[in-house]
Amino acid sequence: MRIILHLDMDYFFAQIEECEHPEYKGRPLVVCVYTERGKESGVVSTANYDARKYGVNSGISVKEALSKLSGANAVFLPVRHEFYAGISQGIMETVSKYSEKFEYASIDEAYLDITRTSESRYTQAQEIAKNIKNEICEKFHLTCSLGIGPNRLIAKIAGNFKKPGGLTIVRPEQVNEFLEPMDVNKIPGIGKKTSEFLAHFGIRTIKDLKNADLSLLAEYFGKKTTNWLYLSAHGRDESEIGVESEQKQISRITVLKRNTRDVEKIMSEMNELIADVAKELEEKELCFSVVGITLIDQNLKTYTKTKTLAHATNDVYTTEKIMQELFASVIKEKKSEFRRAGIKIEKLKNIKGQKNLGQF
Ligand code: TTP
Ligand code: MG
Ligand code: MG
Repeated sequence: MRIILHLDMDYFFAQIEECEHPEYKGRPLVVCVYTERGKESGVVSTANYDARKYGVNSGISVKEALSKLSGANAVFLPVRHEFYAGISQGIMETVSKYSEKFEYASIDEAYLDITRTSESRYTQAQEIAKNIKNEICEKFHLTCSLGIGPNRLIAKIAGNFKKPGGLTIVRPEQVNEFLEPMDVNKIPGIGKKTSEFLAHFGIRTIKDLKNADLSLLAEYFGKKTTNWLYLSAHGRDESEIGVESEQKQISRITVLKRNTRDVEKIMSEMNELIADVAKELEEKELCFSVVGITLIDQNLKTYTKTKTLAHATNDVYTTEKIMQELFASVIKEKKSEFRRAGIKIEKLKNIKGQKNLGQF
């Protein structure tokens, strides 16, 4: 019997901004991704709970948020992604010390398998959760919500159950009564489209889903998804937390056309290597959470630099900018001309068994 803990920070970007600007405390606060077209154009990244009372949530347009909050003395701020990512990294490092089986899930979310550290006891798991909350509060002055359960699925649903500031524990014997009355869309992976489909068959709650005619569902969703729906409705999820693959890294290196200190030139010669790494990732069904670069100078001295991502990804192309920054930072520190350059990714994990089959 495993014990899994899920952590998700409360109104993460907005809470960081509140912390940075104590003078805004008590006012509705909205973090926005603006377009170049000005202060009315863009989408809401997230909002604090004061703003949510007015119906302002992630994903709505800035224009809509402005109208919902007119006269509410609200604060609108532009998103500062890099800044939040740095804080995220600090939080994740802190949290990861609570178990050797740790997994980044997103910029403000993580899973821990605390079976060993809690000695398989829920009372001890509760203590661990309290310690995590306290440490995050002391170090970062931020609140989070935690869920604890016998697997990843239950831990996540429990974590979302009471927000902000919640701690919800669902023991194995409570799983059924916890899940059954919930709407099907509480299962992570069941989005609007799937729940609309299910509603069409009269399936609204998880209990309805448990009692559903599987052969009928299979006709519409296919075998694989139906199986996943069935297992989820029963609160079952075998996927492991933070399983590292046997392979530790993927790297590629090349001889540059000529010695250089020009980042753009170096990057232009990385395209092929990046594509090659992407291919290997896809073939082996791996994701990664550390990106690194290597530079070798004309005297054959080697320099490397790495960066830990806020969450694991299987798309190496999205990390090109980080690679470029890492190259630039080595070049800035050293006077040499560089002769060879390479990339590598580390902290590889198998995607299999973790992938959300319910996405459609
Ligand atoms: P979430 O954890 O989904 O949301 P949240 O932390 O803001 O609020 P909650 O208290 O409900 O957990 O997402 C984490 C951050 O990711 C969020 O603070 C901002 C960003 N984000 C977006 O930029 N766009 C989005 O559509 C969502 C959902 C999140
Ligand atoms: Mg959150
Ligand atoms: Mg989150």
